[in-house]
Amino acid sequence: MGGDFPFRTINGKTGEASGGTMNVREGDLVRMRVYNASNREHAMHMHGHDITIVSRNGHLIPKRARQEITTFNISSGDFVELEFRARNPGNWIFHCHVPHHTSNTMLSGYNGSPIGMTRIVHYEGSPAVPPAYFAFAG
Ligand SMILES: [Cu+2]
Repeated sequence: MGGDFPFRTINGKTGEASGGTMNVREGDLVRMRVYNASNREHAMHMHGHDITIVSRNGHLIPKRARQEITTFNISSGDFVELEFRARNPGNWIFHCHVPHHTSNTMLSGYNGSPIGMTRIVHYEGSPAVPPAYFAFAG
């Protein structure tokens, strides 16, 4: 990795240890606060939903300048607030799109699932995410 630290986390933990799922109900307006406390830029990506950045580093983005996106870069030390409307029931991954930040030491979870910088948006009433999803598979 050219000297890059080979192990990345969300809230200091990986996979299931990161707090499991972020639970939502269909129709919720979900707001997430993302702070990059690492020394590398990350490309955070949401599956199943378009997200809107509403502020960066405490500066509100005017509504007319907001866009629906699925991926955003967050630099070291940056703080981003984003929103999305929960209207696509299921289990959806929110993760860094830099492969070795998500795979951590080039290992992956069950069936190739990412276990590093990963959280799952879980809708109430959707099947639970199997614990094996986050287990190291080598
Ligand atoms: Cu990353």
